[in-house]
Amino acid sequence: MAFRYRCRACNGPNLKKVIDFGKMPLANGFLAEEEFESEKFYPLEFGFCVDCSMAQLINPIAPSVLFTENYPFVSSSSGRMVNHFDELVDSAIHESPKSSPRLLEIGCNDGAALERARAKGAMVLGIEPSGTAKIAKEKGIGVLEATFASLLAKSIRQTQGLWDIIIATNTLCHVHDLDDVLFGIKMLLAEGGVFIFEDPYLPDILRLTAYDQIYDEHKWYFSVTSVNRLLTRHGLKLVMVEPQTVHGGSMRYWVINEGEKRDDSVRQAIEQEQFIDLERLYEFKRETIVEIRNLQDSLDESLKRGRKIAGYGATSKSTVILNALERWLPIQYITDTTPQKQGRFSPGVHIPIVSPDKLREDDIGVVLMLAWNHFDEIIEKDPIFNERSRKLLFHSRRVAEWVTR
Ligand code: DWN
Ligand code: ZN
Repeated sequence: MAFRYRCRACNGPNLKKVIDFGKMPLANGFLAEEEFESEKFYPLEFGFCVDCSMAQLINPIAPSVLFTENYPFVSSSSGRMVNHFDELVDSAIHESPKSSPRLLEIGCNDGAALERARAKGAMVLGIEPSGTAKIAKEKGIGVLEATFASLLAKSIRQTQGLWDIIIATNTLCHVHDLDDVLFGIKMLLAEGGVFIFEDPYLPDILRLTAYDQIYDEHKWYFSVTSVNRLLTRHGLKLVMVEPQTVHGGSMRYWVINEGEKRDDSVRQAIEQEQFIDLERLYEFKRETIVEIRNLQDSLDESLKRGRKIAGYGATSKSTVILNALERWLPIQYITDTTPQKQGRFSPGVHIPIVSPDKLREDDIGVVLMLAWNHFDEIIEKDPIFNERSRKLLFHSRRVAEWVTR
């Protein structure tokens, strides 16, 4: 008899395992050479609840293991993302009836969004458990260095009152106990207040076969259908959804405590999501296997032709891609602009992380685009991709080869 799993969103008994990635290192566990021996690996299993349509990790790791003092990802590492946050807080503040609304961000990272909100007249506060909170504080932003939970919400409510706007970008999908966090958010919303969050969108993950979005930090893979069901159970109302192009396709959700106003976007999205069922998820699994095999073949082929390979962008996603390959590949290094990552090694496969300048010194023939979600920005920003003497030839969304003209 197959083992039965319980859905961590609706508590139903019909959570089905879809992909078993085996054991994986921490996606953001970039490490020093002396840490290789003690590196830990954890099971990574991806499932889908037939009852409430929530895609999720089956055995999530505790947040204290993931979001540590040395957490290396900083939101401001992408200029496009910073502009995106600017637009988000702009529309949130614009929609607010107050000229100087109180805005709370859950998971504020280095304060990229709060900095903009403050400049637009909002009174801001951030909550962030990882070491990136220090960067936000250095910008003079008020930050509570803690993991958001209903107990914390209660104390914020007692000491600082209610909030007109609560935002969470790429945070809710990282939350361990969704019920508790939503309970806390509901408790903190002022009358007429709005909770806006955005996260990678399951239909886009399926469409792009973006299996590399599946890793320890991402515990939930939302669709409008699953989010709507979840919020309804919490007495919250999803009033509008807006598709976003960032991170390979995300969805922005506008949520209120109560009231009647609702535009047609929620109903339309739910209608368009009818295709998402267990069969489609199993198809995604098959596509993932093919995608990994094709990537392996394409890189093997380049190596046979004597071309050197480098990775571009030491993303969390890169940890999944490189550890999912069947055979270890001699990738020279991975470039990344983040100083905290440079000089360290990638989780599991231990490839050195270096500055993108290194690409200029070497005879790298093939670039494995590991930050494919920032592709347009990278191509535009890094002159190496625009050199007249070389032309980029794409084998797939992730692999580009330089051909000398
Ligand atoms: O959900 C999450 C998202 C929002 O951020 C977190 N779990 C962790 C993180 O995921 P990621 O590491 O996959 O995120 P990114 O934004 O795809 O990472 C981009 C990486 O590439 C950063 O390390 C910075 C680097 N980068 C670069 O070297 N040159 C980025 C750009 C734009 C560049 O031009
Ligand atoms: Zn469920």
